[in-house]
Amino acid sequence: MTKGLSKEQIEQFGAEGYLKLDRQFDEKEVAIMRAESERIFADSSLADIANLRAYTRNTLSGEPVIDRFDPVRDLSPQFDALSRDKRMIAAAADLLGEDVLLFKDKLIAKFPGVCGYSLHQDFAYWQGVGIPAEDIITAYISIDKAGADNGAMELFLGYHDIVFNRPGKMDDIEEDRIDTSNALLLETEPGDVVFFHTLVPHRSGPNRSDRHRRYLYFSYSPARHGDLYDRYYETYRERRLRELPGDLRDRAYFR
Ligand SMILES: O=C(O)CCC(=O)C(=O)O
Repeated sequence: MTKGLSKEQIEQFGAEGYLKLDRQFDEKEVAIMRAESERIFADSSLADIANLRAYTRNTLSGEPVIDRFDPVRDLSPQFDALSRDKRMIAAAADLLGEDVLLFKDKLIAKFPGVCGYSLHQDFAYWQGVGIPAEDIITAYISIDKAGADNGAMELFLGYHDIVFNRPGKMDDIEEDRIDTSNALLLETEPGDVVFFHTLVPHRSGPNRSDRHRRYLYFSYSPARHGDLYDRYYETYRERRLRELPGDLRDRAYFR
């Protein structure tokens, strides 16, 4: 059983919009996450650009590679169990101050040579579900050691009371709108967990190392809003389908 977060940890999250919890999962548990990730990425019926849950990202030399599954929990009983693991659920509930349900999940591999993510707030992508930004919290489990060389997450603190996107638009944040000289690079060890508020601006660099940089993400929302998971993924799949080029759209599937 989790001991629950301390008052100081909850206050730190309130003030800064993030909280890092070291070594929540041990080496044996992380090895299972690695094996599950490898199994999913090696399955050609899943890792297909026509599969609406498989995302491509360019390598530094401009080659698209499948680098993300969104959602992923239903592909793996182990990931499904992690989404409901007390260490995740109880901490998310402590930080939101109420019972939570899973809102979203994804696995980002960032293989060696793959590019990162530009500056954004997650709320821009989730505003359509119609709940306030402060009601969604995201956590990621660091499956690999992450640092500057392999594209660790960078957070920008002090902005989690500001919505940067235009209403209804999935805008990234123009870099001159915040002080980008003040990035918090989140160096993590395998098994560490980072929680962050949905309005914390973040980005990540490319993986210039020869090591993987896998993060397993779970987002949670208050149980009082009901189960938003299916509602979110229904609109998400519609959007993914619209975004696909015509030839791919004709053979798109969700598996
Ligand atoms: O995993 C990463 O490098 C960043 C991903 C990210 O920012 C996101 O999915 O919102």
